[in-house]
Amino acid sequence: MKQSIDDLANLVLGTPEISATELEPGFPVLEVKAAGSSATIALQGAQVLTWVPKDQPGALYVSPRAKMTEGVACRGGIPICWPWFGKHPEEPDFPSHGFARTMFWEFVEGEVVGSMVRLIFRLESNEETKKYLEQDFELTATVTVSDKLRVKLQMKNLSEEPFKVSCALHSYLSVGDIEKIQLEGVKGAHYVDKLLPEDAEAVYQEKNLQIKGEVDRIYDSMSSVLLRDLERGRSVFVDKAGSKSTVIWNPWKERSKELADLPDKGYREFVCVEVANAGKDQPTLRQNSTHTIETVMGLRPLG
Ligand code: TA6
Repeated sequence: MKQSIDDLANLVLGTPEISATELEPGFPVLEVKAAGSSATIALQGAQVLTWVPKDQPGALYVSPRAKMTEGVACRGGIPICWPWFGKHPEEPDFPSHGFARTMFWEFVEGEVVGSMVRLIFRLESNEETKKYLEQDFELTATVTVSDKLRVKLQMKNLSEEPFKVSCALHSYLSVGDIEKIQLEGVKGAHYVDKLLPEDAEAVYQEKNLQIKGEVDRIYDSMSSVLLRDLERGRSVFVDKAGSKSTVIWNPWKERSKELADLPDKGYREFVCVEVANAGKDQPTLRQNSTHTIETVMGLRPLG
């Protein structure tokens, strides 16, 4: 049952750091004001939409054409792609990137812990999810806002039947100018290039990555990524846990024109750095077992 604004407001009574509002009718969000930053999290998909470090430009990109409509993927922020990444392996009609990002999660609680504001969201299996996944499960998303942003996704299989999961915390990192960034942390890793035929060999990343065209890659990597943003004179680090694959995506010019919910020049303003379990990195959830994946981001001097 989708919580109303009043339900949410009652849950955050006594925590002035958190307030509930609607960005569009029927699209509730929680707004967080922590000591070191502010954030907005949508109930749909427990999706972080904004994270704005104090006295800095926001670190996440949301398309000005993003849909904020129930059941429609919202392009930007940190979509939670689960229980499959990309196209469903067997069912072509199933939604891209799973169902978790377009369903309303339950806001469980918010609390202030020192200088951090922590919000917990939950999505449990129901008749709607069983259209796509027969097993019972419980997803918990914990969003911690401070001078860093932490998004932790815990997934628990509550059924007797195991199932394999692919997923991603699909972060759209805002950039000053896509042609003036460098991504460190993937050098020396191999990647699957999704722009090549499926049977293509993995490719070796010889240098730090610069974006000079469409990029859609699944890196075999457990390393953090550092986005050096020369235009903004800062770096953004993306640390991770529970993930052996990192997805890097930028649609570039032609693909941007094809995406109705992205301006033609939208590609210039973001790069996706996604903490994932994708490609061959797909955990199997056995009965009563839990897998956790987490992304932590923050700012650093350009260096
Ligand atoms: O993360 C990269 C990717 O899988 C790309 O192939 C592209 O499809 C992108 O995700 C966006 O997917 P979406 O379903 O949100 O349009």
